[in-house]
Amino acid sequence: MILVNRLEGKMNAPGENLRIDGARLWASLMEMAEIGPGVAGGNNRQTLTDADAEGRALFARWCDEAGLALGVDAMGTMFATRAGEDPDALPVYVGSHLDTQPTGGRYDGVLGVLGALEAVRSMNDLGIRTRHPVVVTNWTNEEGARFAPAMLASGVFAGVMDLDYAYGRADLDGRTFGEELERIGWKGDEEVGARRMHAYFELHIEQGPILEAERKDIGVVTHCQGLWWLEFTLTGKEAHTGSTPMPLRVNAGLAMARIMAMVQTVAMEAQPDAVGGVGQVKFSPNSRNVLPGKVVFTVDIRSPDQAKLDGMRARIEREALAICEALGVGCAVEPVGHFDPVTFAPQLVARVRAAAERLGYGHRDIISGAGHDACWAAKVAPATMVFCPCVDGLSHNEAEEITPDWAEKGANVLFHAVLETAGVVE
Ligand code: HGY
Ligand code: MN
Ligand code: MN
Repeated sequence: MILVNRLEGKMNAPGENLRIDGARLWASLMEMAEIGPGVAGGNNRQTLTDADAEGRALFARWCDEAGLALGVDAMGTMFATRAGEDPDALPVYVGSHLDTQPTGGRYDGVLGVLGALEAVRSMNDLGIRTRHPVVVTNWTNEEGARFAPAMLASGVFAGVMDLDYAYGRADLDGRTFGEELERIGWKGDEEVGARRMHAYFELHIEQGPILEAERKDIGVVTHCQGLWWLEFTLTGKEAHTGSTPMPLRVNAGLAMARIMAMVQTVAMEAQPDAVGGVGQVKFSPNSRNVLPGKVVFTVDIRSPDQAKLDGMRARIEREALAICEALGVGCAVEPVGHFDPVTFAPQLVARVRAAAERLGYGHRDIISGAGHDACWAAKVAPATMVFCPCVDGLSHNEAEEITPDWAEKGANVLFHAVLETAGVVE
């Protein structure tokens, strides 16, 4: 028997007693973690690899077992639908991503996809029917590790990037997104972005230290900081590292090092609420005793403050040019990723907060430091997120860890907020 609060015949928030099955969720997380294992207990299930294909197949099997109808769009995003009672009601989408970083954790993204699946499994168990359909979603290439930019499929879905651009994105080995999507057999026939959303929810680990440090179980995500990924291509002169006199060098590697140090200075001078760094550098020819003729690297800067974010970008581009000129190094820069700071839908944020209250979980409002598919979903529908803590705030590291209790509580809040938005019917 489902006990839900009913007020004047209108269903309001779900009852306190509604819970997901935490043990089943944890078992699914652990089973998915077996696919695309890393070398230190985490995952290397990069997008459009054979491991990604294997994870997709497992997810698809679970969706089928839960009675969901699977659709796949031309970016490979998977949409698993639980029917609603009202055929005209737009669906509530709930999801995240199954792709990981090369040295990723077991929970970044995966908790959101499997937490959404668990909410639907629990609706099935409890015999809950909703007015709006509910669609469990696995977005392709959220990480942007193999194919920049991050959140690529959700960006095409939101109309921010076009399909040809996305298909042409290449990895470090020159393989394109379009080729790899075709190769793994997950290029769907649905038009990207044709689907209309009533609302979008995403459960995710915080990927930062705040919730654990403050002993809070739930992050009520009100905003997400904006981002620029600036890809620099520096052109030096290949030369012998031993016989080339220092004054004759055109050292692109030195220019890169000075730019990285400058990015650190810019971010520190922009404190608080600003970050900047470099995660990927490619030297060519990348030989120990050859000065690099070409250095390609991506500067990642972020801030919740639009003016600060754009100011950091302008200063970094200006000062990088000056550094390169002083060294006689060629300098080209191309933005390969960007989104402005995001404000999530206040009425959905309020539902997440109310659900945490109703369930008796400690919670606090929080701004997301990492980018998520919800940032692009927010462009086309009311969207918001639910955070759970992670150990030491660590993520994008194989040692990423959460507790089953945090996973269960996050999924319970997601479950309640989704039910309230989808509308529970007798
Ligand atoms: O880069 C990010 O914030 C996300 O992990 N893709
Ligand atoms: Mn993620
Ligand atoms: Mn990530």
